[in-house]
Amino acid sequence: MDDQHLEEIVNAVLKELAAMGIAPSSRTARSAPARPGESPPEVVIDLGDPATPAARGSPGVNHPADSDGLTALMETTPARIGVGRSGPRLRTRSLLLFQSDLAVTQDALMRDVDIKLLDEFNLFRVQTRITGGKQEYLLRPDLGRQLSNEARRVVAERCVKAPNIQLCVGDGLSAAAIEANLRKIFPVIEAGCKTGGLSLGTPFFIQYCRVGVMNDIGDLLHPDVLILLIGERPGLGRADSMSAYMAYRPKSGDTDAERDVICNIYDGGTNPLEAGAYTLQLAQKMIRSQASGVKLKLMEK
Ligand code: B12
Repeated sequence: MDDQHLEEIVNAVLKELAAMGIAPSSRTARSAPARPGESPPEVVIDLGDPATPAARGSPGVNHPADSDGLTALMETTPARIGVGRSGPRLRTRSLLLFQSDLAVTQDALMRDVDIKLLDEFNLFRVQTRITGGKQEYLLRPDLGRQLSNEARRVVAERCVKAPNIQLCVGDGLSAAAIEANLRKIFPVIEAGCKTGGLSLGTPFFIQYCRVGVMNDIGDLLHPDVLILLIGERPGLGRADSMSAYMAYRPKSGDTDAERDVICNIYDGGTNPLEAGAYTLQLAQKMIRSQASGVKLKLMEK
């Protein structure tokens, strides 16, 4: 396609937009194509930030039959409804919002938890059997369920044995989740142990962590209850949700049937302060009943 043809198409689109009352600003108007030797014309997409709360909530449907109804419906859910379309395609705004939300998710998944945060709580760091970084972590969940030999040695050396409560923190699938919630939940669990007369083991952090690593920790430290705070799989644009997986006297061979989970811990879901209190309450129940998971549920019946 030659430049002249391209220019004709652009002008036709601009004319159509003007007829629809959507006047492109002078910043978006396309200047003549660059001649050889000239620098190319600046192309500016004059579109507001689609990720602001106001932009997220504003309907993208042109001329909706029930504008108030559509806005009210959109307020009931973070799902991407009422986004409109441009012909058969997504509007640029929707596409950019999707890409920016996906970036939040990938960022939370691929980066490491801030070391300063771990230092604040004196959490020493060990690793699972993953040696090839996040890519291997994603491809080999089996290796994320086992502590490395070095980790076993360090944990056995540094941690108090057979406490009532052993608290561990794992990156899991979201560094952002740990960063968003640890400062709130950690002190509540610590204080709850004190007031409940429960001994708290030596807490530590596990990099490249999967839930199943709880068995290895159980074999090494023999706690009554193990609490593993771990980053949940992030949703699109929602990366700060953490879970507390718990088990009574975990050991090799245990499955998720022996575990419980308190999920969706974040401001806006299960509040991290309340989650801390509830975690301790459940731990006490596990100790009283000497059970967790399905066995504990069946005892409640
Ligand atoms: C991924 C996922 C699954 C996957 C796990 C696949 C895998 N091997 O990774 C599948 C589809 C198999 C699954 C199944 C179930 N899940 Co599920 N799952 C999730 C999800 C979306 C993310 C979990 C996560 O990020 N884990 C962290 C990563 C790092 O852990 P991981 O080591 O990679 O994977 C382990 C955990 O995901 C664990 N797990 C997953 N679900 C559950 C549920 C329970 C009760 C337990 C103890 C463990 C557990 O299983 C994996 C292997 O050990 C959460 C949603 C959320 N908001 O957390 C729901 C969630 C945890 N699951 C839930 C439920 C109810 C179940 C089932 C009991 C459903 C059913 N009736 O069959 C089963 C139980 C499965 C089991 N493992 O025994 C609920 C738990 C509610 C609660 N508070 O008890 C959640 C919160 C979803 C929800 N909002 O209802 N799940």
